[in-house]
Amino acid sequence: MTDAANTPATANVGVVGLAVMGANLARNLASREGNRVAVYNRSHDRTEQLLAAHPEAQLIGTETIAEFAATLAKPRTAIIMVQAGSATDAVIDSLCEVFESGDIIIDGGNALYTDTIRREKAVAARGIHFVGAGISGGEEGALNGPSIMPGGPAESYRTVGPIFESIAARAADGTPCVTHIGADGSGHFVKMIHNGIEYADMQLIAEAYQLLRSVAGLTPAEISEVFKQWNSTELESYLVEITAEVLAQVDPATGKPLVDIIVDQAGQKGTGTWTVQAALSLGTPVSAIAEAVFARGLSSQPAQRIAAEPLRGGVSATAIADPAAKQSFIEDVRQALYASKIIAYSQGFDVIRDAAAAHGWQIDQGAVASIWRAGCIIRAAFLDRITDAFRNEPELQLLAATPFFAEALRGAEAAWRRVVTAAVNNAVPAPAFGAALAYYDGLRAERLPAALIQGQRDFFGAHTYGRVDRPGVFHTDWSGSRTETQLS
Ligand code: NBP
Repeated sequence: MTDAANTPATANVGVVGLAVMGANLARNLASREGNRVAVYNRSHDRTEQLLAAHPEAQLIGTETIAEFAATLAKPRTAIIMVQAGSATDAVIDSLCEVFESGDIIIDGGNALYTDTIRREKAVAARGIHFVGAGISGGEEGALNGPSIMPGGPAESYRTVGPIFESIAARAADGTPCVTHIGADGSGHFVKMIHNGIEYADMQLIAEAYQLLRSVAGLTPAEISEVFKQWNSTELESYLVEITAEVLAQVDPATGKPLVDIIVDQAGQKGTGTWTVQAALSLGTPVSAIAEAVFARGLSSQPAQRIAAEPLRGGVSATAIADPAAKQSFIEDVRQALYASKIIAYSQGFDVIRDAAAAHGWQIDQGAVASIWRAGCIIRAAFLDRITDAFRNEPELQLLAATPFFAEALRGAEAAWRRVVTAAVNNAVPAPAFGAALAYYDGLRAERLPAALIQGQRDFFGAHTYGRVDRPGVFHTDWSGSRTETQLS
């Protein structure tokens, strides 16, 4: 073990937590010109394994947190990549013991944004800067270039910005996929919404697959080809690309498509649920994202699905026989997927807008779309269109209603309705397609049945209502004379 007091402070950045994400991020940092990287992990054997496996990275391994701090040049900058929750708190506490005023602690894990707000307050009280930075792209992104969403004080970004820019993914135009999102927990909030959108995107793709399989009667290999073709249309994206790969995979043990061998229970780590919880607290409708989270929940309840045995039978899917009708249905599904995806993204950006207003964050939503263009799981060609929409109208109220997307939705509408109808008629569950279409219709409706709900609320709880023909607050005496009183 090195004596901390004698350790030369030669590293400009350090990484704490050397599981897959931290190890890859440290290697990514080390591979960039000008960076010298110190590393620390609670269990030292992980540090030793990393140093032995990657001598080319010239990482400075440290055995104690004091030695780690002593190895960092001032202002010290440390990126924490440990399990979200209490592990992150434990690491922050230990860093605060050895860091000084002006030093910077970056939490690159998947923290809940409210934890980040709390942590920043506590750390800032000691004069240390705290930056909650969402990092997307999984282990591959951490190694080769993630999309990075840092929050925290703008002042800290002057130091951490160049470090992040050195390791971030680059969009096709060469721009690094990182920007200062805004104050305190805004970076982790935006990362959470990224993941919520990812849930919706994956569910929509899964519903499209199931419709192509059950209604178009295609095999996984044929559907893989369809997704390959779709990847050269408006749907071009990482998720569509990998879907084609997964569907083409054959299980060597059985010779069957691997997708038929994988247990049909989707896992989740919580960021989709957090997105929906945040949206519910803000009152922002994110129905397509919520249905995606619920669909994973339903898939992962084997007892419930076994208990549903008596509900089986009855209507089931009938594959389309006519080749022309089949082709036309495939194109309908493509359009329905595109339209539903626009709605899911629009809902995600709505939550960012509402959270920014609630927390006083100044978030450039166009820049958010722009840093999702590479390095992250939802990278997609159409993010450029989202950036354009926010550039044209920074305060825009509804992404789905901007000229480009409104035209796309109108163009897809007939196909979208045919697909949702086909899903219902063939008993193929397509909750996210259906929720997205219902939301679209809700947005477009000149009048909603919410008027009846207000009437019911006034009936049982004297909750009052407004009138369309004059201002004021009104109540009808439902249990008595049924006359109306104006209350204000
Ligand atoms: P894990 O989330 O599996 O965490 C393992 C790391 O946390 C190890 O270094 C472990 O140290 C450390 N740790 C734990 Br657990 N408890 C600790 C404690 N009390 N004190 C100090 N260290 C502790 O690692 P990961 O999958 O590399 O992810 C790291 C972070 O990045 C997480 O927040 C994750 O949500 C986020 N993230 C992951 C991905 C992904 O694709 N995996 C993508 C994006 C973001 P030990 O070796 O001593 O046990």
